[in-house]
Amino acid sequence: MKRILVTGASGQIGSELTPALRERHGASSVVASDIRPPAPGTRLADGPFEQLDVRERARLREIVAAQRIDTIYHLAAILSATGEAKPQLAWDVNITGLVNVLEVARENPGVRVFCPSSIAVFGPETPRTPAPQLTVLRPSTIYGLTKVTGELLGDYYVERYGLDVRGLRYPGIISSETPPGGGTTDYAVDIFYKALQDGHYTCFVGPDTVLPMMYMPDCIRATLALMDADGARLTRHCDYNVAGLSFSAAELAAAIAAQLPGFVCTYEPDFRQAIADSWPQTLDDSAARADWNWRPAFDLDSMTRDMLRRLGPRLGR
Ligand code: NAD
Ligand code: AKB
Repeated sequence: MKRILVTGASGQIGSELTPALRERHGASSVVASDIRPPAPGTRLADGPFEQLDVRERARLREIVAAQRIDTIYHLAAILSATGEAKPQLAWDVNITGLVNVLEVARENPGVRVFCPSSIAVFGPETPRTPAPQLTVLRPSTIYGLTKVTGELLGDYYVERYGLDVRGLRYPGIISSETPPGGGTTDYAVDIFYKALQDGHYTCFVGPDTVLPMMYMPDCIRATLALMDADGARLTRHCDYNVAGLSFSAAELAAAIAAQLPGFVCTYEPDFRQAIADSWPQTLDDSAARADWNWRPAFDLDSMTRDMLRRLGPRLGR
């Protein structure tokens, strides 16, 4: 029987990955954890929860032993926009936290680790359409630096200690359950809330900004598929490119307006424009397609319809 620990479970991805894992393995087999308690009434309350700061290795070690954990989904992190406001915190949480997870896994033979990377590993010198799997990684954000380091650290633990560590370079994730936690791609989620609540959104990147994005059901499917994949077939460990959909901010606004007539989006780019401009527009995910049959299911139209269908009733529309 699997015994799973999810760090950063209260966040945008953890709040949906944890219930998906509980559906597969049983609620009591999946221990959610975060530095902050779960919001009351959320689906995280359906199973065990431990308060955990991933920078505290002793506490992590204690939970892994007491709960007999065999797989860690390590989602706790500081994202790009918050990282630029608090670079030292981003380094500490993203690097100290990951080293602690890898070290505790090393101390407990057989413990597997999933650690997401990001399109933030790319920088202005990376080809943008598409970003290749193997390419220049010179990011301009502290968050990107921590993600490049995380990929390399994970690969090092695979080669040096024989650990099973796997990871994906997630694009910007779009979802309706929990708002995103301080990234550059947050506009692609915020826009849905504001469209439904106010009929108007002021976007913090310009209309022509194109970034790789992915709808949450595809994100969950990709994560589980990589962890289910036969290790012998994997040609990468911690850095698979995975593409979902790519669109400009104006195309997203138009797709929403097609469903919500009268919706208006205006543009006031801030410091996050420079971050977005340093990231690619599309991704070459042929390694993920070949190694574990990755195929996204959602395009701009189906994602937009599903987001509005889920969020509308919750926001009184
Ligand atoms: P999020 O910000 O929504 O959630 C992160 C969670 O980590 C939060 O609940 C926060 O409370 C928790 N946390 C922060 N510091 C902590 C600490 N010291 N100890 C324990 N928990 C702590 O982020 P997310 O979007 O759910 O991202 C999950 C992972 O996926 C991260 O590694 C992130 O870099 C990666 N990722 C996310 C996206 C995206 O668009 N959401 C894209 C690429 C990669
Ligand atoms: C962010 O914008 O920081 C995240 C990411 C792409 O890693 N959503």
